[in-house]
Amino acid sequence: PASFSGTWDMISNVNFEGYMIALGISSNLRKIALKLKQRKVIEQQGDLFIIKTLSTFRNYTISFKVDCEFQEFTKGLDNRHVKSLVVWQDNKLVCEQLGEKKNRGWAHWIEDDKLHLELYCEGEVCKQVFKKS
Ligand code: RET
Repeated sequence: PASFSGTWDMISNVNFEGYMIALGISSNLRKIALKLKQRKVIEQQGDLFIIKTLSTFRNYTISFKVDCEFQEFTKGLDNRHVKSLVVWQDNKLVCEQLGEKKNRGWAHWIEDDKLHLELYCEGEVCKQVFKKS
């Protein structure tokens, strides 16, 4: 399978607004966040990942091992504590984020040299695509 490692720049971001509303993010923060060109910097070593979401306004970093549950605090996003678990589903990296919000999680995969990310929360789906920088 393709490696996720590298620097990836956002080229599309569909329904980020709906996802942020589902998370209960304030309209002030949503307005700022919507304008950001996000960048993902990913370091993958086998099943160990560090995924950095970078922007001029705010950064967010998670690190995890596939199949190992971890506590995640979504600092600077909706500031919630969730219990997260990332697993491989075929060539997709799929995360479930258990907590106050139902059906919360994300899926990452690589297709045609692009990094795809779907973000889920309470029935809202945000679709983001990144190209290698
Ligand atoms: C930003 C800017 C501040 C407001 C919000 C943000 C959202 C970040 C998100 C990151 C998701 C990261 C994932 C990493 C794992 O692969 C851009 C930090 C709301 C939603 C899913």
